[in-house]
Amino acid sequence: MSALTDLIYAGSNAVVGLTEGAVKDAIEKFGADHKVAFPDTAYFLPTIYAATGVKVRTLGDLPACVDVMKSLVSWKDDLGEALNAGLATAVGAEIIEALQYATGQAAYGTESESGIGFVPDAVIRSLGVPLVTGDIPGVAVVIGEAANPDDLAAVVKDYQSKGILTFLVGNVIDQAAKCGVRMGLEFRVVPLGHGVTSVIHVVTVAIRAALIFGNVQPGDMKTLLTYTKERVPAFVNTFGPLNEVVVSAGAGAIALGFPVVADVDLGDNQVPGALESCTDHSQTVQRSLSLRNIKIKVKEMPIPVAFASAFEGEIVRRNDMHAEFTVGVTPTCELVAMRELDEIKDHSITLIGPDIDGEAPLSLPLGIFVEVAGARMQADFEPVIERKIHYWLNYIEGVMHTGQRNLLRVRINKDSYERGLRLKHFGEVIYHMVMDDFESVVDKCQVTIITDADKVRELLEKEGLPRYNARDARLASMTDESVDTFYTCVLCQSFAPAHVCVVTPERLGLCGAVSWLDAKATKELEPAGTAQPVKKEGCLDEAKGIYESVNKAVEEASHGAVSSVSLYSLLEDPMTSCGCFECICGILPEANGVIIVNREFKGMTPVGMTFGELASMTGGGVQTPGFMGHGRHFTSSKKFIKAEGGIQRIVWMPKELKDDIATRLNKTAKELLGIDNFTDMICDETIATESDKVLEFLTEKNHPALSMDPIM
Ligand code: SF4
Ligand code: NI
Ligand code: CU1
Repeated sequence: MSALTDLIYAGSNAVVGLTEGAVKDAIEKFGADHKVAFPDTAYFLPTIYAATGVKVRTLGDLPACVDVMKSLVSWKDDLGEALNAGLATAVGAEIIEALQYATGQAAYGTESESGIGFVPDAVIRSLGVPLVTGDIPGVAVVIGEAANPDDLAAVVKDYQSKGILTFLVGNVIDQAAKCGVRMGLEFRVVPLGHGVTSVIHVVTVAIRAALIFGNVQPGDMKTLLTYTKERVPAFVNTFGPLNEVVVSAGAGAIALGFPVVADVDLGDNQVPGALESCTDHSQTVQRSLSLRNIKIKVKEMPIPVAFASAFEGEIVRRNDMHAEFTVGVTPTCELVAMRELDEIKDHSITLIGPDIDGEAPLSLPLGIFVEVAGARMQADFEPVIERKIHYWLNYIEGVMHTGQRNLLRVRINKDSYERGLRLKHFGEVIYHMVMDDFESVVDKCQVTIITDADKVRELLEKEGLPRYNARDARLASMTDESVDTFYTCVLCQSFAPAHVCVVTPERLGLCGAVSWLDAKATKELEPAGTAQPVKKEGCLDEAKGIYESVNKAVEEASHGAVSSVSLYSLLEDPMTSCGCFECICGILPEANGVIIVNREFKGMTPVGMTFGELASMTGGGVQTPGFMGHGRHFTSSKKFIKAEGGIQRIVWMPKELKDDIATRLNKTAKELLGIDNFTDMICDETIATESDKVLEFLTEKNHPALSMDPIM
């Protein structure tokens, strides 16, 4: 044991020395008042903040942190204590990296070259849903330099094909790039940086997850370490010889609960379950996954290219394109329709019209017609399945799918075409995924792919448009009053253990991914799963949306953490947030209204906080009156903060969000308030972000919020 502890202490002491020197130099050069911050975060230097509660803002705050580091590395011949020394290394790495940002030396930026460095809060929030659904089943940290780059690339590609989010640190970045690994967040292979200290950028992701989703209080080290160990499915693979700094960083990882698999023989120094050797690279992935108990659902697709969620964000550029199907150029239609069992033939895949053989670039019409039948199938599930086609086709390597219904744009790249990808493979993918994901409601599925323009038009007119219209009418008529059942969703409890969403027809889940119909389908697909029905009973307050049955369900589902929820209020027992919300709503008292900010917006808002700062005010399943996370589409709902007066309280939102929801929001405003073009009255960042200027604009527009009762 002592060889290992010796190494850890040697590494930690080296890092302490480096950090102390770097802090001293920086203060001498820039002064103690010089600002220190990572970009786009509300959590200061997250490791220090989470571990001690200290909010580092200037260089002058750092010497005290160095002292804390030193106290963590007082030598004891005990592995537990040595792990603390590993945490000191993490703190040191964080300070060294932060100094690089503070002094303008951070060499981060262009992704595949130098690494991305610090990961913004908004990215972590956006990872919430894929992590809880298992779409991203785990997080790998690959560090070092491989003796054989091909082995490394095989490991990283294997993770990629399994949907694992992989962070690269060190020369493995260049090695993977040379071997053709496609990198970037959209490919789930993220180069962090070349220096060992850049490993802190994945450590702070885990730590901020605890703060964002887990309601872990800054300074509560013990709860923090329990959270990362139990809820962040991360592990580390080292390539190449280990030096003392890597070993002490590894000890930090182990303290956070992340097992380390090294590709050198550690002999007696192995710690089962925490630090293991795996010298055979063909076993690295399996060993790592089993250490974290990560189970991968294998999807063997009968297609000639890869099929993995890691390819979801892949973009096919014009020059790489073999074939394109684009609305506006050619007719398109995508449709799932319910049939009787005897009307269709299971696993029948038909192509009507030419395939994509020929000279690039081809431009063709596209009809994707999926007919399903099953004893428990319902018409309400048609759009739920249909929306999935977008994801499934995107998972095919070399295929890009955007849009829906009769507004599709699909591209297939040359490489995948040359490897044999043809349109019947779309059918195979859809067939297998329908049977897999919807097995409890679909017994038979047949797919018809159409590239004949007349036939696509016929499909659209005869089957598509009538169904799209009927679904829209159904959605429009679906109000919270028109149904007798709501749903609780607890999917996010794997990260936010006390959080419960209540999903109603007029209020979708705050992630934006779960509508009332989705919840209903989930219940049907997995009766004991994450979505459970709540009978709408015992109305206590109609305007605020308070129901006895909902309170009871939330109390049970939150394990007693929350016992009263107002579905339509921002100020009185608002619904809790996990952390992955698309938008955050907060009060602008000067304007007697609220502002809404979406996750993508990076700028400042009139309340003097960024999205990230506003977002950090709530989360972790805690009720925070005055702050509410919600889905984009809830903004145009008649139930949006109805208790406080509804949508007429909205005084500011980023332009992109405003444009995105304008049609719906204006419709709601017309119906509720009789106001035309309500969005013209709402301020945005292109008009003003300072509250007095916002107020000026609102006054000029005679915004209704100004004449309402005081909001608080
Ligand atoms: Fe998470 Fe709520 Fe979305 Fe369910 S509806 S996935 S609990 S955010
Ligand atoms: Ni098949
Ligand atoms: Cu969530």
